[in-house]
Amino acid sequence: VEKFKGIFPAFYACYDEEGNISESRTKQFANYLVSKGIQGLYVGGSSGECIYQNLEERKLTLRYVAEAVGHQITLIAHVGAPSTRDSIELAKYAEQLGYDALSAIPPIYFVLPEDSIYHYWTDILESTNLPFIIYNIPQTTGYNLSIQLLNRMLQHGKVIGVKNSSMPVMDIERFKTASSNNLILFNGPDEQFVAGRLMGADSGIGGTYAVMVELFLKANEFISSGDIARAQQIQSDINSIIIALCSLNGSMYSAIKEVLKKNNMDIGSVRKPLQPVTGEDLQKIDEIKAMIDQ
Ligand code: NAY
Repeated sequence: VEKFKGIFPAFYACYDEEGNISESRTKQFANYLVSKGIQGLYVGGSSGECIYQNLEERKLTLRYVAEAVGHQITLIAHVGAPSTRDSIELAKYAEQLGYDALSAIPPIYFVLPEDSIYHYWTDILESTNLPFIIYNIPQTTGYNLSIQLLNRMLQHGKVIGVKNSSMPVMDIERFKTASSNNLILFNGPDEQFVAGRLMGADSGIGGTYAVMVELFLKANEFISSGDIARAQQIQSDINSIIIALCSLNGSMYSAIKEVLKKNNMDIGSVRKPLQPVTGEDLQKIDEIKAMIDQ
């Protein structure tokens, strides 16, 4: 359980200049994050642009990250995909590669009944021996995890956690309580990291961590040591940065990748339909980098 506690950046898609998955950039970026002192990585999730990649590409990223970092940190593979068949293929592959846990969003596109979500997650978790972390992200999937389905899932001993990206921090407390405090809760919304931790989240998985990982590591330490005022101050700095990252033309992930480029960490651009940051907005990247470096 201890290995799932801490700061887990959501790993970004690393492309070459042609927009293909880049082995060298993926490995370099994974090593860079490990050197910062993170607890683990969440590979192939929303921030990994999984929704825009085919199965082979997703496997490449899973493999390159595992090859680069080995067992130095905890690796969670996100295997949510449009079909159960593809999710199972990714799950088995992640297990072979030595990943520590699997995670998946509920089925997407068709609005399926809860029973189908139960079977989707169950089929994935029965396909390997790995523990499973439910990914609750209602703002993109349209489904908010209910206590009923959580209880049903908990009957599988393999469900060890929930990554909760819903906005009410109360959900973190409710899920934790429903499991008699046995589940590991991961805070999803980076803007509420401190609040999520105070409501019972043990850890955080976030899409903006990797561009300002020191801030999240520090906030996490301050919470652990009970220095709430300083944790709040860092959260406030983080939120100003997130708002700036989201204020440019182009996607937040493109803005993040431009900042990383300025830090000599070139992981390429984003895949369409995500739009790159262009024109005058590119000049604002320096200001955002300065906010982060402060
Ligand atoms: C993942 O799977 O990549 C994540 O964990 C990303 C979770 C993110 N939520 C969404 C809706 O993308 O980290 C958040 C988000 O990037 C952050 O709060 C900034 O809004």
